Amino acid sequence: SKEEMEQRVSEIKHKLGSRLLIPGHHYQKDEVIQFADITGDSLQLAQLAQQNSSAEYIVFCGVHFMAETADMLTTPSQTVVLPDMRAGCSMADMANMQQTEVAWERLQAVYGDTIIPLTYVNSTAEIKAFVGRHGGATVTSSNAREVLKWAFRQKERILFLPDQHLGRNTAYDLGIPLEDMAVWDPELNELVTGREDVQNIRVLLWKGHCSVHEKFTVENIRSLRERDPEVKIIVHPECSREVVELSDYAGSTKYIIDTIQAAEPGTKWAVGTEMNLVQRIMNQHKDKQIESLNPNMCPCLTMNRIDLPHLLWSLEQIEQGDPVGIITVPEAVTVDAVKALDRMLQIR
Ligand code: CIZ
Ligand code: SF4
Repeated sequence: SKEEMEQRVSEIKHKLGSRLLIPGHHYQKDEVIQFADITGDSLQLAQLAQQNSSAEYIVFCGVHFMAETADMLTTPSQTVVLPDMRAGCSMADMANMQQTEVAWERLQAVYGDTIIPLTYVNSTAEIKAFVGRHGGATVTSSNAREVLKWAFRQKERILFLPDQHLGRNTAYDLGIPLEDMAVWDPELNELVTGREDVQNIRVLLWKGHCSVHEKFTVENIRSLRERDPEVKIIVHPECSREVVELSDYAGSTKYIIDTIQAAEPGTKWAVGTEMNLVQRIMNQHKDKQIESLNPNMCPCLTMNRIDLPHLLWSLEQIEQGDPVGIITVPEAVTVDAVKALDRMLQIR
């Protein structure tokens, strides 16, 4: 039963003590989050794991690329485990190395040495390593503006992987017109643009997106505004340009949490982000009227693969001295990927 499973998780946590660390991403289910020692966004969690040198086992409740980042930032004596190896991220999967190498070669042919690659942290370790090798940096939704500004001080143009929306929304905020951006389609291996003078394009957006945040639509906003013009709409910048434009606020997970925290009691909010987080915000702010921007709620199916049974199973394997689902990024990849992460962390 659920109670028995919870009992067992508590026992194992108690038994392993400080040898065990459970990071829980904001998008995880409550049944998992209740056991998290630390909660946060993907980068915060990896950094907190890095600071916790006593943890031999890091049972990462999140998705694969986050566990990879945790492995890259922790020491070799620390073992990072993902409770379900099927917990991937459809956005990270939209950019692989082979496609990226082809894109880079073709873009170099057109633009020469004028491009710097950036990648959202929601990408594989290999893509981060590619970016690190070519002088670029990672970005998060909290620091995207600063990192793009830094990138434009290095080169004339940016290749932004793998989320076109975060790239477009951030570049637009910095004053770059939409006409000066184009999408790189990795299926067609070509730049999607109506313009002839491609030399004026400054932002090359990888054609990737988040399958959760794409579910918040202009239609959702129109019907909400019609129903209740007083509701404030707040969305994550992984949503499309049109949705961000029609919303009242857009920002990272931390920004969404802090904004609603600071809002007056009685205010009404529609939130455009992952379902477990929206549900948690609703439960924590009963004095405010909070709903999902998409009435169907939008879960991240891969995040949800980590559930109580998987967490327990993973902990039992560790208890028996036989951990499974170990995430190990090869050393050569780690070295270059960490360059991209470090460059980002130095930009302030
Ligand atoms: O959409 C996601 O997966 C986010 C916001 C991840 C993270 O915490 O960076
Ligand atoms: Fe990936 Fe989107 Fe899920 Fe985040 S919410 S893990 S970007 S699919």
